[in-house]
Amino acid sequence: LNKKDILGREVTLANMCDERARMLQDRFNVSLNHVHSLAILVSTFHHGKNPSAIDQKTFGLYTERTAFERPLTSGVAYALKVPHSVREQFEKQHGWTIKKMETEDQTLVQDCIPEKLDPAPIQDEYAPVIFSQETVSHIVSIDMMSGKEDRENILRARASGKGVLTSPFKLLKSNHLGVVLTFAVYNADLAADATPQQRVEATAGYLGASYDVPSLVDQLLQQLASKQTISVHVYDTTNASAPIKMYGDEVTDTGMLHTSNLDFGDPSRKHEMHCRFKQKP
Ligand code: WA2
Repeated sequence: LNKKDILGREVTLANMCDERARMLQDRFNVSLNHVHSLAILVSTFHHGKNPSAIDQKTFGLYTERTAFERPLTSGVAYALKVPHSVREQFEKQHGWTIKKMETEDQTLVQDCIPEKLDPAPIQDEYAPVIFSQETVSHIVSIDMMSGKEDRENILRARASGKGVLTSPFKLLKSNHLGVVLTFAVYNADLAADATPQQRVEATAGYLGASYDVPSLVDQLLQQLASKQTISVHVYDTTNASAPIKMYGDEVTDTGMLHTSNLDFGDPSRKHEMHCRFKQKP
């Protein structure tokens, strides 16, 4: 292969990779905006009205009907901020106990068999899911603060007022790695320059969306019908020395590699798309 052909291949690979990265990023951004507006919907019609205009039936119907607005998501849910002082009253009112995400036998949790889940041990506060899209109904009643990734997201979301992303982890009832996007819901109109402390105090709950990355990226690439030509990998590169693969098969080195940047809107996480030709020339 001469220099000109090599250069041509490099340009082709770069263009294909950038196009795919941009498509993934744009779709993610579309769904992020819609999840944000769902958080405002819950704030307005659940916390802002007495009696509330939202119950599980309404939330389930609305989120199912608007699922097309949230590309790449596998489901959305709403968890309430429950201080320990009102736990008993909360559990009585809902007719179930707040469940813990982690147990001795992790397989029970993964399969999400509600009657096998332990009640959440005593904590200062909890984040039980009260509303869910049908696709993630298995997380209703689970304390989202009892899972490491979900907890970190909740703490960061409510202190910042921004949409925040977890690192990739194995979602409940799924065999795939995924990420969760969280927006805090506040029960007061906060000034844009509110302090983290004021934000935490005004927090009413957490609106979250889960992304089953492998199946959703697969869908996207299928539409581009180029799976024969290039192999695509997506990494969380937040920790540059230990990237986490979120999408793609075993990496086979075919010489040429192009890396496209991915911006999923949370500045504290970094992502990259890596593309290779499947065949050597
Ligand atoms: N949603 C779906 N599957 C999960 C999951 C999750 N979290 N965590 C583990 N598997 C209600 O940020 C609040 C959603 C958490 C939101």
